[in-house]
Amino acid sequence: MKIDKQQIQEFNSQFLSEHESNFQFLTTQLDKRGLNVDKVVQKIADFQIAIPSWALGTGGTRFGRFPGGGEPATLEQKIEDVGLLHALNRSGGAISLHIPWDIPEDANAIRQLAFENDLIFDAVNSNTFQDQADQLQSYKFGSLCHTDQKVRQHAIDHNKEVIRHGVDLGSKSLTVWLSDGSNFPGQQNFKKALSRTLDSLSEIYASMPDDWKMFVEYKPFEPNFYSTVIPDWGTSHLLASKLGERAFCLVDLGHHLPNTNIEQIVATLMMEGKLGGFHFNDSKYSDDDLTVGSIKPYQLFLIFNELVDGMEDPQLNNPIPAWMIDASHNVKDPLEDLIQSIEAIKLAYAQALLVDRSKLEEARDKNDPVLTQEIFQDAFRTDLRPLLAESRKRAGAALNPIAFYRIYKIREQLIEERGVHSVATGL
Ligand SMILES: [Mn+2]
Repeated sequence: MKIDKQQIQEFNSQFLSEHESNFQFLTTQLDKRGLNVDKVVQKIADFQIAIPSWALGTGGTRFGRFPGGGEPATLEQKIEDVGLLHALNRSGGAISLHIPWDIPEDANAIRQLAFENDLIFDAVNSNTFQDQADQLQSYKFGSLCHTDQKVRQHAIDHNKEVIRHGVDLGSKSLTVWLSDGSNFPGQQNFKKALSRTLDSLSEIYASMPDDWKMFVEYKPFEPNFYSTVIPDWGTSHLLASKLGERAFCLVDLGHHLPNTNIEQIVATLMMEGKLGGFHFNDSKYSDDDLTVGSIKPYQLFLIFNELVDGMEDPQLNNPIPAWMIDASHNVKDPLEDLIQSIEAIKLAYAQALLVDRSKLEEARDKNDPVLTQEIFQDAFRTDLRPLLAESRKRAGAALNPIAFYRIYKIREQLIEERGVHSVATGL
């Protein structure tokens, strides 16, 4: 199914007068602060977030999974779902694939389908955390870090194959997340495991085309519960630095121990020009993969404050990170959940754009923590939702994507078309 522009116009017309008055009220307030509202609206519209193919079905836990209906069963249907999302909010213009779950049979046809849905292919993701049905070498005790050279080579070759699929689709980056680690003290030689991982990554790095980037993701625990080979940003940075200038760290919000100061990590990595990838989600305890902004919206704002600071600082040359949502939807409709996540991301971004950086620096230089808090919380507590709606309106998207989704019964239509599938999803 497709959402046509006419439907969106019709829908928007019902909400237009209410939106116009909200937007006008906010514009008057922001003008007084000397903010260029048009510029901010444009920046919000330009901010595109990749959707991973595994976030379109219902997720689950090791205890169970409760799938909804009409979930995509094929790569074509996954692209169609991201296309629907993008038509609704014009903010998810890229899809991130996972190999081997999304191997295209005909790369040209898949490229064409993505083009028709106004999508590009973001980073491709390799999978060395589970054994495939016909796999001769097992990842039970690791992949790129494994003690057995044959297993390492198998994992290296898999990553090279992922790069080849990515090249066929026009992708420009590889994300490597390793589950490698150990469950018990003494099980693994930390130094040897890290050193073997570096050697394996070097071979993969060398096989990337010249215009490709590698993102090295870190995570402190799970599925291993004693140690992980790449547990933190420092180890990721060490590897990325040794690999070369096209290797970067990837920050996944859920991959930190509770209360970690993620905004400080972001600032440090951007200072070093090494923040390449960013995965959004939210959590209460660890890698909970909840809807972005559902638990800690103020932390998200603080992180965006550093992201905006890093992107706007002329002294830094960090590339614009590859943005992606990495979440799992266990009790919500995946598409509705993604709409909410995108809204939360853009809201935090807009709030961070509101911060007067010269006033903030002045207050910092004067060691005035009261004023710095006032500046932050003033931005955080200003309701900027009309700016987001305005950016959607200008981009031809729905003023209220969730309302459109429900009023036009998108999920019901997908169930009608696809039936009640029960597809396995990842992470
Ligand atoms: Mn991730």
